[in-house]
Amino acid sequence: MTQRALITGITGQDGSYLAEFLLARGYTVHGLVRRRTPEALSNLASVLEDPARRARLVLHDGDLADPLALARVVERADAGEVYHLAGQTHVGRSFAAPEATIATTGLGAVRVLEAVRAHRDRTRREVRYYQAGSSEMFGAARAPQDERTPFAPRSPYGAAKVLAHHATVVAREAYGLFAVNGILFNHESPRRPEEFVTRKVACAAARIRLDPARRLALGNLDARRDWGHARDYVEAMWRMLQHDRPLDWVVATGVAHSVRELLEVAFGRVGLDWRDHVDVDPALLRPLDVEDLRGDASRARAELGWRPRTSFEELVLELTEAELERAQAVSVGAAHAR
Ligand code: NDP
Ligand code: GDR
Repeated sequence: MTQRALITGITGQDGSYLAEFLLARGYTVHGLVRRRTPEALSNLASVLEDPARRARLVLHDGDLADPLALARVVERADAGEVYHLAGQTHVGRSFAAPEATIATTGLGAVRVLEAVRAHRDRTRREVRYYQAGSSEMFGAARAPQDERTPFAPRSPYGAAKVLAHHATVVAREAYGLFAVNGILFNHESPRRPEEFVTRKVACAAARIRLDPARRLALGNLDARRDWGHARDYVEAMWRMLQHDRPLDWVVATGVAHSVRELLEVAFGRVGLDWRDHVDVDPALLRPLDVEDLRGDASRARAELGWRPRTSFEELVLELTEAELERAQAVSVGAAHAR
């Protein structure tokens, strides 16, 4: 029988890579979407343009704010695996919109969990649930962090994820749901929105290469993150749902770098010294920041057989090269238009 999966947040970075990963394994993939504009669906472009894969992709309209719509989508998808990835994902923005972040990122997960449990009880078929947890839940906890590290969130986003994490554990223990928490450290790709620091730096390096008068404004340059590649991390999500027990899993590279080191590699790739082009803008500093995240993914390595395939340098070079291509294409397009 064909396996069916439902992905909330399918239009996002992880959702689109996960959809491609599952389609390549023969799954029929259902996705929750809230907009169907070409821009909103751009991460899914390669799937939508490929008739063979398009035939196994089913999009459902809905929003995390609407529990009835979520229940309907879970019912219609009738999937054996539900990957809950949707939410407000920007940590900095969560300070300006704490209630909305708790509502979508925290309560949204509770709603999806409840819909999944009701569907499982009605159909008497097992549904495996994945909760997209985050290293941001560790906040102030000392590095390296693993599954036993206590949570100490330092943002409304981190607090919302802690709520979703505990709701997932409760669903597992109270109702016997196969519900797992992935605790993923930062993972990036050319599909990252530009408001996240890796893509922001890669875009700026490429644009400044073509126009050295441009400047890049950043916030905290000392923050250290454990950055991996999104393509590698979605495979870990899938492996968690194939495991024989529902557990919680840290997924990370185990190596942390500062924003300064990110600047070194990206600007180095385009032959520039970042110090000549970067300003620190106090408006971009968060009211509270997480200084040092570095994960210990020993459990995932040993029990899931998962390991990251992309180093920090490879990741930053891939991002920067993708932006150089885009920036060059834009500049050639503008020259033709003149
Ligand atoms: P993105 O920001 O790229 O994608 C978020 C997705 O959620 C988009 O598809 C977005 O839809 C959707 N969404 C947002 N609000 C709603 C809503 N109200 N109703 C329905 N859908 C909504 O995130 P990532 O792919 O980077 O992350 C996936 C998940 O993993 C998130 O939960 C994130 O918090 C978590 N995570 C991510 C990490 C990372 O480093 N990337 C690390 C740890 C956890 P639209 O396209 O319409 O905006
Ligand atoms: P993060 O990623 O907050 O870790 O959340 P982000 O790229 O936003 O910030 C990383 C670090 O860089 C510092 N920083 C800046 N960040 C942004 N966005 N813009 C800037 O101009 C800037 N200057 C410095 C930040 O202060 C921070 O310390 C990501 C998201 O994907 C979450 O959804 C996910 O849960 C976590 O990673 C793990």
